[in-house]
Amino acid sequence: MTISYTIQQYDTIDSTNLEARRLIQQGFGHGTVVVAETQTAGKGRLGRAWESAKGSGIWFSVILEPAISLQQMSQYSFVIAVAVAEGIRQTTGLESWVKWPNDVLIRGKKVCGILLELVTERNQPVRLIAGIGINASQQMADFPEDVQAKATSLAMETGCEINRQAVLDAVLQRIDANSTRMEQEGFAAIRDVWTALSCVTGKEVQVVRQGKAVLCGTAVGLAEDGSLLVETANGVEQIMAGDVSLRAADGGYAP
Ligand code: BT5
Repeated sequence: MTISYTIQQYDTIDSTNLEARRLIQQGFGHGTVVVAETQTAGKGRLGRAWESAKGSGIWFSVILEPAISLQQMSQYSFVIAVAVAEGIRQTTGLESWVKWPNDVLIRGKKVCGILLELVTERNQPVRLIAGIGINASQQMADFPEDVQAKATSLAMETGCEINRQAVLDAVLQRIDANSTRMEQEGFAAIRDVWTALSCVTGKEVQVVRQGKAVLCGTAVGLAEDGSLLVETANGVEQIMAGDVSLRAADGGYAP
């Protein structure tokens, strides 16, 4: 069913994901979109911070109540990642790629991070908060030093000014289209698109957990539960959590 979006626009907020959670408490639901010019406490995964400088990115969260089972919720990060990659391609013409579990990269650098959170309350439908941060108009020097080596923005990649509203609209439209696909055709359809847009499929990867390399091998696909399948000397391993680095030309692993 088509999502009818309601936009809540903020100048400054701690985190659009936190605000989405507060809005759910106030009765806001499916299709509510929280957009902010800047976040003072933008959140990454595992307690990490997300750099969200004023006016330079597309920082937003979408509240969704997908008509799928709780088990299928974990597959939803792929619905979102694919939608972001497609929206960026449509509006900028840039080749953007998805990287497990839920990054979007351009030329190997992170242009978007995604943070999915579930809200489960008694007698309420399961709600999903999809937090999406897309770097739009930053130049390299605008990123903190520790992020510079691994980040990029749409402006850095195109050399042009970015129409943030157009990118936001395209991503929301693709979330709508891919949600419908997930509900009607199941995860297999999304998995096919994700695999085609994935920069890790068929590549040598290193899986890192809590800063430690735990496994090396060739990424061969996605399992039904969304875990990454990595072929190693000991057979195919299923990776449920962690970060993935791609093997670089110098034999090391890119961030
Ligand atoms: C993510 O975490 O990639 C999820 C980021 C989600 C951000 C959005 S913005 C809107 C919504 N509201 C929120 O509060 N959050 C969501 P993770 O995989 O843990 O990556 C975080 C790591 O990426 C940090 O530790 C940095 O190394 C790096 N990083 C931080 N800011 C960045 C940026 N703007 N661009 C690229 N990399 C960044």
